[in-house]
Amino acid sequence: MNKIKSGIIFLMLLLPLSRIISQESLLINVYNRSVYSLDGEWKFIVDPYENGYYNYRLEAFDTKENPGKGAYFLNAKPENKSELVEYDFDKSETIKVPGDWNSQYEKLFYYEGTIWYKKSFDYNKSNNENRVFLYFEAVNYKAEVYLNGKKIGTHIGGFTPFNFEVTSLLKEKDNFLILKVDNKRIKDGVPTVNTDWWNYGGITRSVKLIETSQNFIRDYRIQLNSKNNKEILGYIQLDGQNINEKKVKLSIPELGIENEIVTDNNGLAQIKFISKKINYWSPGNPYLYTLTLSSDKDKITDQIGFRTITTQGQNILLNGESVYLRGICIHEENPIRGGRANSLEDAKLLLTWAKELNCNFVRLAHYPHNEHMARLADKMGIMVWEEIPVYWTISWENQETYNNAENQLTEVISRDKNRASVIIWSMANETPTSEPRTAFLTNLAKKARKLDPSRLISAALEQNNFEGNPAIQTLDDPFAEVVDVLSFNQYIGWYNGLPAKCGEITWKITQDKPVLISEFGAGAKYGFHGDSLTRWTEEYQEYLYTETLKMINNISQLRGFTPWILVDFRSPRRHLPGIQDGWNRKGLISDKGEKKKAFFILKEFYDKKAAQKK
Ligand code: GCB
Repeated sequence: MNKIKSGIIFLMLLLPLSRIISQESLLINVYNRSVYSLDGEWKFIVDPYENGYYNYRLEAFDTKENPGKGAYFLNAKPENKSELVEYDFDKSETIKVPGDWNSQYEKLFYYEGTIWYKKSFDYNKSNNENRVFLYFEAVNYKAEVYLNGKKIGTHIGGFTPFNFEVTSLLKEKDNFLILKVDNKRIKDGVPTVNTDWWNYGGITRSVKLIETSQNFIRDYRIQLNSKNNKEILGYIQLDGQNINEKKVKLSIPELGIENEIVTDNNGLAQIKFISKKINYWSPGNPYLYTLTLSSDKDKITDQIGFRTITTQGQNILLNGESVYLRGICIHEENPIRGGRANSLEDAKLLLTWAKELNCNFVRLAHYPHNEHMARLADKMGIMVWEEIPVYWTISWENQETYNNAENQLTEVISRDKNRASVIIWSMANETPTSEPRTAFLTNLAKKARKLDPSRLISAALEQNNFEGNPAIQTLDDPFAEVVDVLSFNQYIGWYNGLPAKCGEITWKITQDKPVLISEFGAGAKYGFHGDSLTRWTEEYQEYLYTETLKMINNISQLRGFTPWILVDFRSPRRHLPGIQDGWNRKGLISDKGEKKKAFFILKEFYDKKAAQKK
């Protein structure tokens, strides 16, 4: 690409996000708010041709003048049915929310397209003055939302929360909420059409109504200053009318803190105070303080741990001390129940397995997982890498694609910025280098630092031959200059030669930064045995782990790694009959929860690492 063109693209990426996917600012900490759950059975209509959305000339029923018309017809009473006589929610089947549709109905296993959802409900506010927000923890991939026949908004991106205020639309009786959910993969989407995971569609996480007072605490960040571990920094943001010069109080009884601060003209109050007796959060001491924030009208509590995470040269420092990340990658799936993981029980299952390996770190691949994961990791003392689905090839030069990625990044940071466990925001996975891609990722990294200056930035990069020599590997990627932690995936012994090849490779990393290996692994079917050179056997996978651990242990900058992957996961790319059958078999645990031999190799390595520290 010539310099002028790439310069224009770069400038484009710096432009204000004028056409960003529109929606309201997020309410955070919904787990501690007053909520009414809309989970349960919903009616649904499968609509592959999107008849409920477009007329026979493929013009959308929704128009600017009449938003919600499409959904109105879907819900029309029999006597009003005009164009769309074929639709009838009342006679339709039901489906569970939260839940992906693929694992609930066999006929929907491979389905990618539109499904209409409907929930009817009554709702009584506890106080007439109160406001109500409709909150979705996640819908994959595109959600068009209609309440009582009126369109209230659209959200794009399958793994992050969003909300709409519905105060004026909500009635005491007979509300009907309709969603058009479309999980068609699209080239300019984030992710794009090509991934190595199942494209589970639907309202995959919980739906809630959140009731607040007129003026309420919408958002806050309360974290240690990463440069001064005695200083607590952050802000509290009010929402509503007359929110300027309001007193807000932050209390942390165990620290003897009872601070009153005053909001500015925008309802924003800055937090900054010193505490000398903080009990720092760490995997060995996952201590969480109970905080209460209160304004004249609102009160909310949270459980927050205080720790610093920084880098110095080639070290990652947790509370100022060098830490080695004993990690594992995880997809958001509960293989035993089938489908997307979304509950606290699912999070317990996955993180307990990680603990059994003696992990102190997990990489939540390749998209933001549900909020239970980070909250439970806080309690269990597991550090977390969170990631957005900027995966493989993305339309780097498309401004809309960038806006979409930035929006997903903003939503996950907004949701999890108070979780002590989260130490790394990852911008991408295995993205081929080019100027537009590096500009795209650099802008994402800038945004992440602006939203959250207290955490580390990384991305799972790819390695290269050093000066053309395949026996020496290096990291030749301009984005390596931007990140705080250098991470890369490598599959020596699986996609690249046999496990013995690990003995022939050395690493020459020129950047003075800590290194994580964000993936390595081999496929193995649980219970399939043979010699260590027979692919798909547990013995091959075990041998690969043994050889890889020897190889990477020689990288002097290595500060941890996250093998691929904790559990076998569904992937439509994995066809091999009798072995894969639609599953990526690189799990250390099978789809039935059985531990493969390599699990114990990694556990032994981690047990030793953990013991060395003491
Ligand atoms: C990778 C990808 C991961 C795949 C894995 C594999 O490099 O990052 O998403 O699932 O390899 O199994 O090939």
